[in-house]
Amino acid sequence: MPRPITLAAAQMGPVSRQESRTAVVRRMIELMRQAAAMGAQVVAYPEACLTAFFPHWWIEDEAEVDSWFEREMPSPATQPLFDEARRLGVGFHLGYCELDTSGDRKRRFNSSILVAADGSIIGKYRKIHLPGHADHRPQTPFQNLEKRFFDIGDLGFGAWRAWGGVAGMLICNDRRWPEAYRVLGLQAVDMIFCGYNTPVHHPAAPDHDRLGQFHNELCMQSGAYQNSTWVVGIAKAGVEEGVDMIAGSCIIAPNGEIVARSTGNADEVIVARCDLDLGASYRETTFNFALHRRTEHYGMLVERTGRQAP
Ligand code: ING
Repeated sequence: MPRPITLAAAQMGPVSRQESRTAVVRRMIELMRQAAAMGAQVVAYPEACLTAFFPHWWIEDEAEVDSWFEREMPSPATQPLFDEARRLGVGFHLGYCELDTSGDRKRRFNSSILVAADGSIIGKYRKIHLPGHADHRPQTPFQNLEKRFFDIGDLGFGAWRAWGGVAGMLICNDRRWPEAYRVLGLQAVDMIFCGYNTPVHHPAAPDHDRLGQFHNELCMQSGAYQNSTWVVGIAKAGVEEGVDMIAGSCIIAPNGEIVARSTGNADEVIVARCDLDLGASYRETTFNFALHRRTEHYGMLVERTGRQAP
């Protein structure tokens, strides 16, 4: 029987280096109000959405690096967002840069959280696939220093009961790797939220540039279909500190169809009425592991074990 929920992607345009978190949160609250007015029960924001995507430039000073991170969540600057969500009765997904000082050494993560309408944090994810490089490459038009500024996520790909279903999170580059969706799919997620900051230009492989939007949709549509889940992709888009980033925020059904897509590359809300049960017919037929996933049919297994397929 249907399990309807209205999901929203709150795409954001550029955030400048000088833009305060307070100013950004004001933009986010405006988007949350628009989404709520359109019936949204959950509003999803991009990766690292509180500041400019600082891995795009070289930073040596430790204190300056730390200034791009949140020491607590909610923080004084983000508390108004939590308060507005409670006032509107909506849940939300938030991508932010997390400074963790709970252990014996400072750790930095590219993180995201799911937040219930009462302001409680349902779950946290820390980005596992960190693209780019750790060294300074002044010869390229911009950097991608996630390997320099972030520790590899240490929480795995988690899934949480939320909003009448099971929700999971990916962050940006994670969405390009089928294993990431599969680990969530094996936990029977109904919805995956994935924020991203994706430059139009890929310095390491410029010939890929023309396919940037195609690859963006291809990887999320495949992940949705092959794991019978909804996927919400949320961009930080536009020219941010000289780096042009793709938009293309979208809401994708478990059948792989894009049911909502942003039209611009600025702040923009897209919304879709999603039936969380839409994935059931795929899990029960096409992707029924028990019926169809028979490892003895794999050639390499037969070779290794010498067993003959039936
Ligand atoms: N950004 C990009 C992403 O995976 C990238 C980096 C772009 C990698 C294109 C490979 C190809 O969308 C982040 N922040 O992961």
